[in-house]
Amino acid sequence: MPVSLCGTWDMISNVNFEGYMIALISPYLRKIALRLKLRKVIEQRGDQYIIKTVSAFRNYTISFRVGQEFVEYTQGLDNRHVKSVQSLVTWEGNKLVCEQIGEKKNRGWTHWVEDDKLHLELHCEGEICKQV
Ligand code: YOG
Repeated sequence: MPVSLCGTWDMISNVNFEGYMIALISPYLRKIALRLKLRKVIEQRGDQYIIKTVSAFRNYTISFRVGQEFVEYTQGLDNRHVKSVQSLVTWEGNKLVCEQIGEKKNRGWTHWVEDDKLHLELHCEGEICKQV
């Protein structure tokens, strides 16, 4: 069994968030987003996961079942118009991997726990952001 990702995790590092966001949002929003200390709250109820990204500016929540496709409305993220991606989360070894199929190429993320820290790699169109 993989290590549980559940808990409340406060950001300690955020590398190339700017690069990742360039593919998604305006320079104005990027400037705001770059200053944020993000918090992840991850809960599991049965086979359902809830991942909340919490900040002083906006919050963003997704919930899903591993292995079951779902439509993700990226409200509060890249939502100048209502945008959605078809998402699928699966376990790859110890890593929880999400593929987000939509307008943007090669979009997704990977979560795992290493050294008691929650790691997140976000990728979109060739840019990779690494958050701990
Ligand atoms: O997380 O997909 O944990 O959903 C990254 C924002 C800032 C303003 C957060 C709002 C990407 C808008 C979600 C920040 C930049 C910035 C707080 C990353 C786009 C818009 C919500 C993510 C996954 C994995 C779960």
